[in-house]
Amino acid sequence: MAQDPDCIFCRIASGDVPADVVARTDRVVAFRDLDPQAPLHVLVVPVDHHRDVPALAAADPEALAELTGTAARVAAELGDGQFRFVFNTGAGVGQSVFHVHGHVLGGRPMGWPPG
Ligand code: D5M
Repeated sequence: MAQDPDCIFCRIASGDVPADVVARTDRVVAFRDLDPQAPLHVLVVPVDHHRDVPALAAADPEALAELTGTAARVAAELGDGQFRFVFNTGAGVGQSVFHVHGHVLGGRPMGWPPG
């Protein structure tokens, strides 16, 4: 489905719901997370609705490539270019919004493994 009227990230991508947008292309929008977990915490989403990253990769690999490039650009422009790129995939590992989004996290040291 291209857009889901009940999806908050579709509504941000269309401009219907306000967000702190830091980058935008025809296919991808990047905006600051409402509940930041690091000094840099931006979500990068495709404009079209796909529930998770495997679904996006299968349906539109070019959009996934653009999402990745946008994440790197945001990390370079708003930070020092180093970033953790996280796609929670499934409710059991913390996905709460079922419109694929990559978390771009940076600006502080990070431990491994993640919690
Ligand atoms: O991450 C979902 C993330 O989405 C979580 O970090 C909060 C963020 N969120 C939810 N609603 C908004 C709006 N309206 N603006 C900005 N950020 C938002 P997940 O990996 O699904 O747990």
